[in-house]
Amino acid sequence: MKPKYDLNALQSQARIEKNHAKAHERQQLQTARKQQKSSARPQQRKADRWSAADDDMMTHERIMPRDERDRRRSVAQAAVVGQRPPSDTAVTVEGQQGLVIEVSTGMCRVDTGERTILCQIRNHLRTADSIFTNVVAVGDLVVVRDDGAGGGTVEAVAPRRSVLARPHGFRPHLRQVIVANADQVLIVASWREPAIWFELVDRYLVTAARDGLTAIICVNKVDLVEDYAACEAALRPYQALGVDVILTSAQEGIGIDTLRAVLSNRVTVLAGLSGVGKSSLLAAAQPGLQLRTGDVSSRKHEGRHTTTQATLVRLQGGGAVIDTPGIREFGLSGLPRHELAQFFPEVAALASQCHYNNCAHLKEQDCAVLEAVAQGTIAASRYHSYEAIYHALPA
Ligand SMILES: Nc1nc2c(ncn2[C@@H]2O[C@H](COP(=O)(O)OP(=O)(O)OP(=O)(O)O)[C@@H](O)[C@H]2O)c(=O)[nH]1
Ligand SMILES: [Zn+2]
Repeated sequence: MKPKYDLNALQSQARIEKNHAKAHERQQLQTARKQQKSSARPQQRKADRWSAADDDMMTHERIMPRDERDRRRSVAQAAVVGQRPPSDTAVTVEGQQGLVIEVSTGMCRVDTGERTILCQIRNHLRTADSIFTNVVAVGDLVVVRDDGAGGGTVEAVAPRRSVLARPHGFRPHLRQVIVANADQVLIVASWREPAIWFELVDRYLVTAARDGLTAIICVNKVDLVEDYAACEAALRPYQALGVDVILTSAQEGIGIDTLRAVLSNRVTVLAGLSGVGKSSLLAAAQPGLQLRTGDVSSRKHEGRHTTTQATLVRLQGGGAVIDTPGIREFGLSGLPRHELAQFFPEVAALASQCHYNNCAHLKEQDCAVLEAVAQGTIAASRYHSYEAIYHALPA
C-alpha cells in the first residue's frame, strides 16, 4: 500500500520552500541595493513627496523614471515587511507612517507598529482625481496625524505597487481597490468538506493573473483524502502550469512549515470558500493568530460604518495576510468573454493553431484546443472551467 500523503505534490514541497526562501533572499538583496543607491542620491524633495496624484500610480508608472519607480516600490514593501524605508524618503506630510488594516466608508484603521488608530480620511485626498473610487484600501501605506483624542487622520497615501480591484457598481469606468500592495494570492480549497471546486480555483487563478499577482494553491484537509491517486491526478495540471501546490492539514499539522515559508515576508491575499480551513491554517502557521477579529462596523462605540471588505493581519517575523470575504464577486467582473483564453495559458498557447482567428474554442471546426482536450493534453477539468466561465461572462 502507498504510504499516507506520499503524493508527488507533497514531495515537491521541499522545492516550494526552497524557491520561496530564494525569492525572499533576492528581494532582500534588491531592497538593500536600492537603499544603498538611494542614500547616495541627493535629495529631491519635490519628487519624493507623496501626493494625492500619486494614487494613480498604475497610470503614471510607465512614464516614471526607472529608479523612481523602483524606489517607490521598495518604500511600500519595506513598510510591510517591517523595515525602515530608504533614507531619502522625504515624507513632507507630517505624521506617523502606518499600514491600513481595515477600511469602511470614510474611515480606516491604521497599524503604526505601536498601536492601531481609527482614522478619518483627509478631505483633499477624497476629492483627488483618480481612476479609483476609494482613496484608501487595505494594505495601503499611509501617513497619519494623531488628533490627540485617540483617533487620527490619513494625510497621505504612498504609491501602490499592486492593486486588486473591481469595476465600481454604478461607475464602471472607475475601479474600486479592494487590496493594495499584495504580492500573492493563496487560493485555499479543501479536498473534502466542502469538496474542492476546481472551477472556483480556476476563477481565482484568472483573478490573480489579471492583477499581476502570483497564485499558490493550498489544498487543505488532506487528512480526509481517501484516493491519493485521484488527488494527485487532479492537481497535476496546475503543477504542469508552474503553479505551486501545497497540501496541508491544519488538523494534523501537515504542510504547515511549507505554508509558513510561502507566507513569510510577503503580503498574501487569502481566497477560498467558507469552511475550507483558512482560519485554522493561519492559526496553525502562527499560534495565536486570529483571522477574524470583527470588523470596523461591529465596534459600535466608535461610530456607524459599513462592513469592511478586507482585513490585514501582520505575521510575526515579517509579512501579512489579507482576508477578503468579497474576493469572489470582484473576481472576473469587467472581463469580456473573448479575453478569457489569455488567462488559461494552455488554451492561449494553442489558439494560434485554430482554424478561425476568433475561435472561442467551444464547438468550432479545426479547433486546436478541442483537439488537445480530446487527446488529453489539456486537462478536461481545466477545459470545463474555461467553458463554464466563458458562458458566465458578458459577450
Ligand atoms: N479534517 C479537517 N478539518 C479541518 C482542517 N482544517 C480545518 N478544519 C475544520 O474545518 C472547519 C472550518 O475551518 P475554518 O478554519 O473555520 O475555515 P475558514 O475557511 O476560515 O471558514 P470561514 O471563516 O467561514 O471563511 C472547522 O470545523 C475546522 O475544524 C483540516 O485540515 N482537516
Ligand atoms: Zn479554438
